[in-house]
Amino acid sequence: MKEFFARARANIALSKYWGKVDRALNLPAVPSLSLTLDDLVTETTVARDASLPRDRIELDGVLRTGHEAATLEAFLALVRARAGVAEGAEGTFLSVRSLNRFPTASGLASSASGYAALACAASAAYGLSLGDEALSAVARRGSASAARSVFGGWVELPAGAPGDDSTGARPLFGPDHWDVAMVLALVDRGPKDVASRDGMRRTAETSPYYGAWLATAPLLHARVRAGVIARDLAATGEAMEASTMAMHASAWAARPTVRYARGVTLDVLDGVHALRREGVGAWATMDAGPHVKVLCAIGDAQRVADRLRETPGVLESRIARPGAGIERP
Ligand code: 2P0
Repeated sequence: MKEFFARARANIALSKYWGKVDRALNLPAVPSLSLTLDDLVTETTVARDASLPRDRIELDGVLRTGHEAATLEAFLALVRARAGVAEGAEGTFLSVRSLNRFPTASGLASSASGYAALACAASAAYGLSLGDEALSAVARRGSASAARSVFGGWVELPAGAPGDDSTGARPLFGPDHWDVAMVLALVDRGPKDVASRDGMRRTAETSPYYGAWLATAPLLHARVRAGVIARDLAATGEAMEASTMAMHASAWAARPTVRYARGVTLDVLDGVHALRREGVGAWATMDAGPHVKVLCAIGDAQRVADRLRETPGVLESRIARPGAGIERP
């Protein structure tokens, strides 16, 4: 059996994606801009296996079943359809082994790097030869943030137009454009979070502030974009924090509330604000979980990491740097 391998890295959005304009095609309602990180890597190996009656999917050494397997199988069926592989033909199904080489306690979302690597390895196994932008559009169907992990460095995913399945991310600048640090403060997870897909759906359906988010997000995206182009850390950081807070405020106002921050999350934000008062250029962002990621200059990263680690409830802090895009078979 021929094996196909792909390696992808996680990304953190500076301007946030939250909400869909087309749920069936998984198209984002707002544009986002992200930084791919060097530190958080998913490695995926797949092979077409004629002996399998269905896909066999092993993530981090555990065979996946039930709802989780069904979601991944639906994604693989999409890749097969794109490649013109008939369901039931010999060698239809894939054996998938995927490993997250993330820090032990991280609990950081791995769907971005996971779906990017799976889209890449699976499309190669089915003989689909896709350029990066087409691969990004396929990865988007798995997870919109995965579209961005196809590229290294600074990456933009535009808002989608309903019915347009071709939307993918595009590279704005490679990792060498601007050597900043993203310091990850990993906190205790507590009870399981609301999946981001469910959280954004509930926000769209029930939050009185979702309309305000849709109106604001493109403006904050433009500010983040201008800051990144100019390599202006304060402008980028301020716009990133504003995008983060607007996204989370719209989610908090959902009914029932969609709240990812925990007490320790807010304590870390206080620590970041205190650093700024001390003259350190550090700005925070948060995603669909309780962790905090802090954008700062490389020269300040160790001080920021040490400060974050002092906050009770922070399990570890790590310094990540701009990383490369997908590595193909
Ligand atoms: C982002 N997040 O831009 C935003 C900010 C979380 C908060 O993309 O439904 O896993 O699979 O497209 O990509 C997480 O959402 O959601 C995410 P789906 P995804 O990074």
